[in-house]
Amino acid sequence: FSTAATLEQPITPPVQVKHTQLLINGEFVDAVSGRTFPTLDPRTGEVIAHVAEGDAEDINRAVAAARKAFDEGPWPKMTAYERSRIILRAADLIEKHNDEIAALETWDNGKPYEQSVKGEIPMLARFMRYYGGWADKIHGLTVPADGPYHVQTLHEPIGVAGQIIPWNFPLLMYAWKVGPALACGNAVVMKTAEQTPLSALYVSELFHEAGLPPGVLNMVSGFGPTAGAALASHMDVEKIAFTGSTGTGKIISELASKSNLKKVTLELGGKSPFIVCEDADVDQAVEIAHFALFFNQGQCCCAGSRTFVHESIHDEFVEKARARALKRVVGDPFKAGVEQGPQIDQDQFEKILGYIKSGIDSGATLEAGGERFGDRGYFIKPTVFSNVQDDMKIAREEIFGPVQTILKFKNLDEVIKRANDSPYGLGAGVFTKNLGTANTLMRALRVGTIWINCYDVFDAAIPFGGYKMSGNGREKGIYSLQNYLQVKAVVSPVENAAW
Ligand code: TXE
Repeated sequence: FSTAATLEQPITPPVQVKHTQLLINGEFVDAVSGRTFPTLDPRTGEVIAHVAEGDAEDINRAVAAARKAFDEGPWPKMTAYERSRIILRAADLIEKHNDEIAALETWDNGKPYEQSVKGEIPMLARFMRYYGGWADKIHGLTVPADGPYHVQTLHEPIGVAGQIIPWNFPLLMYAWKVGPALACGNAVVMKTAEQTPLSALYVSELFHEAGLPPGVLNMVSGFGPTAGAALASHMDVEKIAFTGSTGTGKIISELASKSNLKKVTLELGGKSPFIVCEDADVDQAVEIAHFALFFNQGQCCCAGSRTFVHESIHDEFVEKARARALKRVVGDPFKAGVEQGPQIDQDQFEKILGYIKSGIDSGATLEAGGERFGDRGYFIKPTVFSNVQDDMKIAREEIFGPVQTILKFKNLDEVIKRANDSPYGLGAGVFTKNLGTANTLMRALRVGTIWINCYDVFDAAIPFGGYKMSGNGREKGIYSLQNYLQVKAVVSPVENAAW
C-alpha cells in the first residue's frame, strides 16, 4: 500500500464484502424481521455494508438448527478423527484466504493491516490447528474406586453452546470459542459484535467448505439486548461463553441462571498492572510497557493499563514513555508502517476522550496526546499521564483506549498491595532482572496471567482468564476443553470380586 495516503483519502480495502446475511443451518438467510443494520468503517464513520439484524426469532431458528445437528448427528456421532480433519481443513482454507480475511478485519475493525495479515489471521489458523489436534485426543479415565466395581468416565460434548463475542479481536475471540466447542463435538450458535459482524461470516463459510455439516456452526449478527439476551436465556442452549464488559457479563450470568442454569464462562474487563522494578532495563521496559498498553489501539482486556514504576527510575521512564508515545505512528490502518488505527466507534471514542478529561481534571500530568487525531473517524492521539494516583478514575476504571497511566512506587510490598487493589484480576506484567523479585510478584499478584519481561504472549496452549471480576473459566490450552465437556461417571459391578 501507498505510504503517501492521508486520512482524507482512505485507502480502498483489497477485498469485497461477500456475506451480510445470517448463517443458519449451513445457509445464508435474511433475518425473519427483514431488518438490517449498518456496519461502519471506523476510519471515516461511513457505511461498509448493511448486515441482517438477527433478533430472538433468528436465535430460535439457529438454536433449532444446532439442536437438530447435535441430537440427530452426524457431528457428535462422527469419529473424533473425522471431526479433527474438518477443523484442520478449515485451518488450511483460512490460511489460503489469509490476506482477504485480514483486509475484511481491518476494514470493519480499524486495526493495522500488518497486524491482521501477519498476526491475527495466521493465529486464527494456528488456533484451529491446535483444536483440530485436540479433537481425537479427548478421552476419559478409568478410576480405581473401592468395592467390586469397574469405574470409568466418559467425556462428552455438552450440546448446544451459545457464544457471544466482542469487537476488539473478532476472529481471535471466534477462535478461542469455536475451536474448543467444535473439537469437543458441540454445536454452536454465535452472536458476533454489532460493530464487527463481517469476518466471522467469511470464516464460517470456510468451515462449511471444509465439510462441516449444516447446523453445527450458526452465526447470528445483531445487538446484545435482543439477539444476545435471547441466546443467553434460551432454554435449549446448554452453555454460554461470553467475552465483553463486566456489566454485560453480570447480565449474561443472570439470564443463564434465570432460564435453565446453563453453564457459564466469562472473560471480562481488566485494569492490569505493569510493574517496572528498580533493576529493570529502562529502555526495554518502556518499549514493552508501551506495547502492553497501546497494542490494538489500547482495546485489550488485558492491556497493561496501570504502569507502576519504581521511584529510582521513574523520571527517566516517564520521559522515555512520553517520547515513545509521541513517535507512535497513527493513521490509515491500511497504510504501511502505521502502528495505530482508529478506535472502534463513536461510543468508545467519546468514552476515551471522557477519561482523558477526567485525568486532566483530577490533576494527573498530561505528558503526550490528550485529544483526537485528525478530524474524521475515531482516531485518538497516543496519550500518556504521569502523577497518577490510585484513587483517580483513570487508575481504577477500564479506559479501553490509547491512554497510558504511570504511577510511582517505593517498594515491593507496597506495589503488591496497590496492584491487587482492584476489582479486576486479568493480567499483569513484571519487569525485573531479579529472579527472586519476579517469583515474589508472580506468587503475590491475584491475576490469571503474569508475563515476566514480556507481554501479550498468546500461544494457543497458554490458558487465559480472570480472577475476581475479570471473569471465570479459562480459555485456550487444555483448560478450555473443560468448558465444552460433560463428565459422565460409569459404574458397573465386576462379576468376580476377586478381580
Ligand atoms: O461491551 P459489551 P461494549 C469493555 C470495554 C468497553 C466496554 C463497553 O471497557 O469500553 O466493555 O464495550 C453483547 N445480552 N470491553 O459495549 O456490551 C454485545 O452485542 C447479551 C471489554 O462493546 O460487553 C457484544 O456482542 N449480550 C472486552 C458483546 O456483548 C449482550 C471487549 C460485548 O459487548 C448484551 C469489549 C446483553 N444484554 C468491551 N449487551 C474484553 N473483555 O475484551 C451487549 N451484549
